[in-house]
Amino acid sequence: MSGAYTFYGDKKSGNCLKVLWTAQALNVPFRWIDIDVLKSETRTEEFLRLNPAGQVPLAILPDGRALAQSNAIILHLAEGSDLVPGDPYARAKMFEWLFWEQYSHEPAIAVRRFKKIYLGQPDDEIDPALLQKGRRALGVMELALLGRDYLAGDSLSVADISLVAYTRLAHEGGFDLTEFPQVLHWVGRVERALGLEPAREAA
Ligand SMILES: N[C@@H](CCC(=O)N[C@@H](CS)C(=O)NCC(=O)O)C(=O)O
Repeated sequence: MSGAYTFYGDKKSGNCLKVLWTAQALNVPFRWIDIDVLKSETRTEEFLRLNPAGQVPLAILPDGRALAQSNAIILHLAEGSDLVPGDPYARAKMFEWLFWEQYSHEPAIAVRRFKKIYLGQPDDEIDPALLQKGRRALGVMELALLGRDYLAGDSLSVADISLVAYTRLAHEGGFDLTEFPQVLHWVGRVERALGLEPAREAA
């Protein structure tokens, strides 16, 4: 048993970067093991023994227990910190965004990016519903961010960390963030809060 977490992840993946950024923001000691999704390293016998779902990110807790699912991992890491709002309504809003991210945002924006950038699929071979669904998701965020700096409560939370992961790379999936100015400003705000280099040139 060691005092540090072990994270298995692929830094091409926003889901994995959520975990890296949360751990860094909270100064959680960890070691990172690179897993290349494109080389099917999530499907080796050894990895499937750790996570039968065959996916990264995967966290091994300091006591040896495993935890999968990016949003579960970041919530676990952030428990008791300022990244989880204390106010019950703000905390529930944080969960609202985390569930929404996995059902309505990531499956369109991350998946379209993956198909374009990593599978090299031309636009006319990609299901047009992904573009529509992704644009709808960005529109939902645009409305929510009118007059607000962060998605849940008045300060950075894991909801922002989760949602920024693929939103900041949405242009790589063929989405034009300049159509969503509140989202664009929020991306910059969250990147600065996390100390990240901007993923795209400032608008
Ligand atoms: N809902 C999961 C999604 C995890 C996921 O889709 N991971 C991808 C990389 S982003 C993966 O491991 N793919 C490899 C595979 O399915 O073999 C999460 O949020 O952690």
